[in-house]
Amino acid sequence: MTDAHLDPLIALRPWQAPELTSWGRLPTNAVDRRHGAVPLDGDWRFQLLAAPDAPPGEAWSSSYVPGVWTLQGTDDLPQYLNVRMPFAEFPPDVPAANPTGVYERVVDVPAEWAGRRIVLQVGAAESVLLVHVDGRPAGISKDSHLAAEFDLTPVVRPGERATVRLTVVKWSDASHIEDQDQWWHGGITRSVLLYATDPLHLADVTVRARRDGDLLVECRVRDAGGPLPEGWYVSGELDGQLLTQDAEFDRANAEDERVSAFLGEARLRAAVPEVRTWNAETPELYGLTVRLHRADGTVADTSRHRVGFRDVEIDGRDLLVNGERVFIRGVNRHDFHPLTGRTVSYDDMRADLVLLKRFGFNAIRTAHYPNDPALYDLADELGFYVVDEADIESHDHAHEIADDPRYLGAFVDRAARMVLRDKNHPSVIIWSLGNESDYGANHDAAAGWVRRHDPTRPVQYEGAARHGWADPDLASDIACPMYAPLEECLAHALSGTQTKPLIQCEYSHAMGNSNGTLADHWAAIEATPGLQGGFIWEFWDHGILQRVNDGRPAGRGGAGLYDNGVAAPGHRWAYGGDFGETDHDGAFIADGVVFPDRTPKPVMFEHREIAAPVRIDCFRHEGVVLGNHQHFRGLDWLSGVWELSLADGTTLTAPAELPGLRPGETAAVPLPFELPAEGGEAWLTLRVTTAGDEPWAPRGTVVCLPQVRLRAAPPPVHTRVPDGPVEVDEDGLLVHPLLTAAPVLSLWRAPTDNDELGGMAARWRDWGLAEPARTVVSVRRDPGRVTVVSDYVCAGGTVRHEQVLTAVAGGLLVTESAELPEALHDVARVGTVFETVPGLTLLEWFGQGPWESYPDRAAGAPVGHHSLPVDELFTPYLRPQESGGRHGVRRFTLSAPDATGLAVRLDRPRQVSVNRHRAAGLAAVAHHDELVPRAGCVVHIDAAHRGLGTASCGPDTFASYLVAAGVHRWSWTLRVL
Ligand code: IPT
Repeated sequence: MTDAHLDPLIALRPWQAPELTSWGRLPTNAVDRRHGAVPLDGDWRFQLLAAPDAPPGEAWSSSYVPGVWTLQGTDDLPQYLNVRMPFAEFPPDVPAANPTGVYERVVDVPAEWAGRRIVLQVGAAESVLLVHVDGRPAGISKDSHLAAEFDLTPVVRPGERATVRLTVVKWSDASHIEDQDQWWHGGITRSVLLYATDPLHLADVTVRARRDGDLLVECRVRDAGGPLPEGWYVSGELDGQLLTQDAEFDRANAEDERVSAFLGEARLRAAVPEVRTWNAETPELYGLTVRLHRADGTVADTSRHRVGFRDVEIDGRDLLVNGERVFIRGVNRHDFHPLTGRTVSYDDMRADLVLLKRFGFNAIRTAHYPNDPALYDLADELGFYVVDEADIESHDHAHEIADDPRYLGAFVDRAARMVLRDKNHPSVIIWSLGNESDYGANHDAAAGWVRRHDPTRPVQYEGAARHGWADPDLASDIACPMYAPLEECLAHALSGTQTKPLIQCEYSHAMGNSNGTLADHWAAIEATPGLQGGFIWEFWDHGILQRVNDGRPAGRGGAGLYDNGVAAPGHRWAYGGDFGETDHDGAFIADGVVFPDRTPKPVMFEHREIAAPVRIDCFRHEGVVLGNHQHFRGLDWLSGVWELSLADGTTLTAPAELPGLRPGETAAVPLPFELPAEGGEAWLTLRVTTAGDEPWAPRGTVVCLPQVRLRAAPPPVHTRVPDGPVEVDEDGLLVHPLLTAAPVLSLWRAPTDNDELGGMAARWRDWGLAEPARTVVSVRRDPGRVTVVSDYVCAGGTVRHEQVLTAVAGGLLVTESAELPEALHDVARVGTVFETVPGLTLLEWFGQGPWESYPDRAAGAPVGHHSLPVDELFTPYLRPQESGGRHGVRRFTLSAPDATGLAVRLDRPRQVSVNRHRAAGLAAVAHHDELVPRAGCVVHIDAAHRGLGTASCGPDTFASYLVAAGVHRWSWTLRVL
C-alpha cells in the first residue's frame, strides 16, 4: 500500500501541470493488441477520495470497469454544462475538492509470459490516470479518450500475482481542454487489458493503400531488450497475396545508418490488380497480416489490419474521394449510453452505425474527441467517411489556452496520438484539431505535426476556418463553419473567391422538435458547386435514465427500463439540472436525431428521403424520370414497388423495374398504372427497399420513398345550403355531442426548444398569446347557421375571429377567419383547437405521414392514407413541447374501437395535430413523467403553423415559413361517424 504523501506520482501533482502529458506511457501505435490479451474488465475494488492527495482509507466498495463512478452509486453525480467550466479556477488550476477514484485489483500474470514484454492498456480514463503496481509508480497519462499503455515488465513477475492500482483524478489542467458539450463524469470509460509481446515486437504499422491498387506498408520494429538480432525480417500478406519487401529502402537505411538497431524499419509493397476500391457506398476491405519473423522464420509478432484502397484529395474547392466530389451527409457523434455514460459496447456502436446507414447518413464527425476504437472498425466495414477529432476543447478559456505554451505539448500530443492510433482506417478522411478552442499557435503546432506525419489527409479546424473561409494560411484545409446561415454559404460559393471545400462541421441543431429547413439546405447544397454538405448536430439526446423517487441514475441496472424513446414508469430521461446541480445548461444536452435509447426522431425520416439514392426527378406525360443520386453504386442493390394513392381511398400497387443506371444517370420509366379518371388527387410513390441483405439492413428494408403528384385535387365543393340545426351556448361556443371543448381560435403552441432559445417564446409570452381573453362581439343565429364574431384580446393586440357554423348534409361546415394585427407578425399558429369525448383512439388520415411533419420539415413524409393509434402520434421530446403534428392533412377520422367517432375534411392541406395534451399542459412541465394525459383528444387544425427552424443554436426558419399578420381563412367540415 502506498502512502499517498510519499508517493512521487502524487507529489508531482500532475493534475495541475499542463506540461506533463504523460510519464512512463508507451508511444501510441496502430497495432491492435486486443486479440490474445487478458481482459481486466469487471468489478474492481474502489474508493472515492475527496481529493487526489487524500490518503486512501480501508473502506473499499466496488466499481465496474469500464464505467464512470458518477453513474455507479457514489455521491459524485453527473453534471451537465456546455461551455462554462464546472469550477471557477483558471487554467491550469482546479478546485481542492477533486473527486478521485482509486481502483484496485489483483492480476494473475500468466506464467507462460516469462521472458516476454508485458503491457497494461487502459482504454480511457478521465481526466488523469496514475498507475501503481504493488505500490510502485508505473505511469501517468492524460487525454480522456485515448488508450494509455505502460510497460510493466520491470514491475511484474510471470506466474505471480500483482496488485494494479489505477487512480483517476477527475479535475485537472486537462479538464480545461476537455470542456466539451456533454455530461461531466469521472472514471475508467474503456476496457483495461494486459498483453504480452516478444521483447522484439512490431511497434507500429502504417498502411497506405491508394485507389490505383498501390499498397505501401511501413513497419517499425522496436527492440526492448538489446540490439536487433541478425536475420530477423518482416513479411506481409494481403488476402493471400504476398507483399514484397522494399529492398531499395533497406539499402538506403543501411547505407546512411538511418535506422539504428533500436528501431528497425521495413517497407512492404504490393500492386493489387483490378483493386476493389473503398468508399462509403461499397466499403471493400482487404485483410492484411504483417508478421515479424525471427532468423529461423518463426513468427515473433503479428499485426492484422483491414485495408481499404482509396484516395482523398482536395481539388480546388472540391473534396474528392477516389476522384469523386462526394456529398457529406454527416452527423456529430459522441460516445454515449443512457446507463453507462461514456462506455459503449461494440454492439451499441454497431447499432448506431446501422441506424445511420438506414437513414441515409454517410459521414461522422467524432465530436469532440477520438471515439471508441471499435467505431472506426465499424465505419470501415459499414461505410462512413469519418472526420476524426482530437480531444481538445477549451471552450470556456479558449482564448487564453490557444497560445499558452504550457498547453503546447498537450495540443500536439492529443492530435498526434489520434493520428497514430487511427491512421490506417480508410474511413478516416479528415483530421480535426478539436472544437471550440479559439485559434492559436498551439493549433498550428498540432497541424504541423499532423500534416508532416500524414500528408494523405486534409486537416480541418473550425476555429481556424472562422478567421477566413478562403485563407490558405490557416490550419484548416476545409471551410468548416458551424451553424452558418445558408445564404452566407451560398454567397461564399457564388463569390468567386472560394478556395476550399465548404462542409459545415455542425449545422441543423437537433434539439427537441427541430431541424426545420433541412431539405432547403440540401436542395441548395446539391445545386451549388462548392457546397458539399455538413454534419448535423448531433446523433444523441444524452438523457441519462434516472429513478424519479430518489433522483439516482439507474446505471447498469436500468437495462430494459425504456422503450420507443420513453422511460418506464418511475423513471425519466435526466438532463441538465436533474441531479441537483445548481449550475447547468438544462435540456441543451438533448439535441440529437435519436432519443437516449436510439429510437429515431422524426427528422431521421426526413433525412432518409433527402439522402435518397434513387429519386423521381420529374414527371412527364409518358412516365417519370428516375435518377441515380449515388456517387459510386448502381441501382442493382435496390428493388421497388409503385404505389398509387388516390384521394378517394384507393391504393394501387405494382412491382417496379428499376433501370440499370450508373451514378448521375437518369432514365424515363413508363407509368405502371393507367391513372383512373375518377378518384381525385393522385400521388405516385416508389417504395424502395434493399433487394438483398446489406451488412446494415436485411432484405426488404425501406431505403426511401420518393413521390410525385400525378393529379391535383379538384377545388372543394361545399354545400352551403343550411340543412338542420346548429347549437351554440350563450358564449357562441358550439355544442356538439362528440366535443367536450368547442372549437376556438388558437395562436400558440407549447414552445419548442427553438422557440424558447430563439426568443420567440418570450415574445409570445409578452404578447399573452397562450391565453388571450375571448370576448364575444356578436352571435347571429340564422336557420341552420350561426355566425360568431369574437375578439381574442392579449397584450400584443386583438385578433378578430369569425366562425360560421353551418349545418350541411350529414355534418357541420365550420368556416373561419382570423385577422392578426401587424404587431402580431410572427406567432406560432393560427387555427382551431377543440377537445373530443374520451374513447377515440385511432387516427386515420389522408395527408403526409405516417411520422410527424411540420411545414419546414415535410420532405420525408409522403402523402398517402395513414393510420396510427392516438397515443403513438405524440413524439416524446425530452422536454415536453409542441409535437406530433402532421403536415398536409386533407381529411381525417378519429374513431373508437367500435368505429364510432368523427370525421373532418379540410378545405386544403393543413397542419393537424391530435394528442392527449393541451399546449398549456405541455408547456407547464419539464419531463414526461409529470404529464397527465387527458381522456379525450386535443385536436388542432391550423390555417398556418410556424416552421421549426433551428434557432436553439443556429439559424431560425426561413421567412416563408413564418405565420404572417393579416387575415387567415380556413374551413373544415365535421361529421359524426
Ligand atoms: C457548438 C458545439 O461545438 C457543440 O459541442 C454543441 O455545444 C453545439 O454547439 C450546440 O449543441 S458550440 C455553440 C456555442 C455554437
